[in-house]
Amino acid sequence: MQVLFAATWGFGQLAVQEAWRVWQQEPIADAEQRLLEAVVAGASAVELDPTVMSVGLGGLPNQIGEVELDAALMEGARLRAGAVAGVRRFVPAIRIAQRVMEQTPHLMLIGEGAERFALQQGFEPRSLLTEEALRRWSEWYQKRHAPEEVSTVRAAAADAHDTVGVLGWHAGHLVAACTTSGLAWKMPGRVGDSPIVGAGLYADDEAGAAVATGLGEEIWRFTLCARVVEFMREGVSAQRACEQAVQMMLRRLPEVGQHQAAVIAIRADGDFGCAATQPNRFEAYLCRDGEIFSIKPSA
Ligand code: SD4
Repeated sequence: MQVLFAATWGFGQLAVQEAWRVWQQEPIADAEQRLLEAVVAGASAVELDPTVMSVGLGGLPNQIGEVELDAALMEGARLRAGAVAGVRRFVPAIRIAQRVMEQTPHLMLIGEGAERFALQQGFEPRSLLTEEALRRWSEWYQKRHAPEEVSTVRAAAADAHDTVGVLGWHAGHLVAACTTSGLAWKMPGRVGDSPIVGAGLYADDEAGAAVATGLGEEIWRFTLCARVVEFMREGVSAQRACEQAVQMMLRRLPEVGQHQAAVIAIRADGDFGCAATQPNRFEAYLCRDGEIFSIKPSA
């Protein structure tokens, strides 16, 4: 196998297709940079699709009707990473995260600082709220009783999320990207696991890479992706590493099973795995040297 891409959920198909297209076309001699560009392109394609209502443009907004994007990127050779959180006017957020990684000494920029940086980098501000997202928000807004209650936000998580996580592997090198509009109707300023290194994503060429999706508070609490990568470092398969991490979450806090927490992983040798607290409600897409297929975790 030459190159492997993996991505979360049904729209992961678009992500791996685009990653593969860019991998083939990108006229970059440096294979590490080429892999990075392919993974970022895959994540960006989902962000720019307005019909995907949980990532990027068209994502469902927070309680006050603002779309807030979180995104992060990590590469496993030198453990470089870049992240943004609470981006309201720019898309694709994953490309801003890439610039944070490449152009700044920092790892994460948030809110206004992230937006100022995006402007400086030549990104064009725009509204991220589509008519359909606004319509759904208005409907929710009319019906809400106690929006500030944690339970309300959590209930929304059951039907209004899905992050695109994209992994790329080539010749032992790994890249992970994660981007989301987070939980629908979240409190303004809420940040989930997706842009947090160790929680929503991790990549280390010495062990493997992982990216997570689901209820961010639970994923973050358990630093899910760092945990999966550390299991792979001990030598277990990617599948076993994902299962062990999810089982550990469920053992420690059984109520986590009421929510989705899913993870996909690629070990440094290209071995793939995935697991979820609600396996029947999760799928991922793989692209192995151009051959694309979907995968469901075993229950
Ligand atoms: C978050 N983990 O903001 C994201 C949402 C998600 O599947 O992945 N949903 O909590």
